[in-house]
Amino acid sequence: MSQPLVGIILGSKSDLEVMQGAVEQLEEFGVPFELIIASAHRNPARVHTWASAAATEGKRVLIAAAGKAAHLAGVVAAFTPLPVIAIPMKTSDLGGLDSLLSMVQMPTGVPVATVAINGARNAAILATQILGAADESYRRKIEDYKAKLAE
Ligand code: RP5
Repeated sequence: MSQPLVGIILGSKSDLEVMQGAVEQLEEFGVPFELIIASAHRNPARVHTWASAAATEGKRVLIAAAGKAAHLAGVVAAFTPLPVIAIPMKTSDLGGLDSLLSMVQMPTGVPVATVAINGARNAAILATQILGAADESYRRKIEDYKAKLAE
């Protein structure tokens, strides 16, 4: 497998099913990625290590998916200069509004790009678009994808 360009981090194993959409989409685009499970609350040291090393390891974009008081994307963004895409997970008590507000309301200086609740595929598409800004082969994949959408 080639060097991962996208790093995906999930707050819990329970996020895996929804995140399968992102995995499939990146595979369809041929984007090499890495996926780890580490919670900002349960494994903060692992999150720190992973996020701090991501840029020097060659990753170009990070995707963080978490639910409830979802600090994961913001914490990852605190430790990396890379763009971070946040996916708020739907939750049983508040329907994902809790996750959404935790992610989208980042204070000035530490932005994350938040997609829809459970927006796993959109996160993968946005990550590929970010890669495509500097890499023509990924840009072409997005152009082809959009052309198919329009059919
Ligand atoms: C977050 O809390 C996870 O990202 C998940 O979406 C939610 C529930 O996690 P589990 O209690 O199912 O592990 O940390």
